[in-house]
Amino acid sequence: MVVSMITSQEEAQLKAIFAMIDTNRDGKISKDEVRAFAVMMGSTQPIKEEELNMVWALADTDKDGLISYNEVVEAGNKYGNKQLPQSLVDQTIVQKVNFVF
Ligand SMILES: [Ca+2]
Ligand SMILES: [Ca+2]
Repeated sequence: MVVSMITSQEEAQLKAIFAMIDTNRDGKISKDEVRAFAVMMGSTQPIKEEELNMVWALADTDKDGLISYNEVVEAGNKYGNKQLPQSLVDQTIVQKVNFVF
């Protein structure tokens, strides 16, 4: 499956980032969790609703309003970024996450 396109190391990183964002541990990322994560990472600019909607339109393939881990991986493969896709969360957050690792 698409999951095999990323290496185990990248998968471990992605899972770690996913777990950081998924604060209620239901295995899916909500828009509120992304917003809270941005604040946690010190983002000074709030994420715009339109940006979140755009990301959700790209990644939320089953349209349940939440992004699952598999949807993150699929979006990453689809848009050619093997790491956390930049389109999935605000770019500044991704940069900070990359800095953390
Ligand atoms: Ca969650
Ligand atoms: Ca979904």
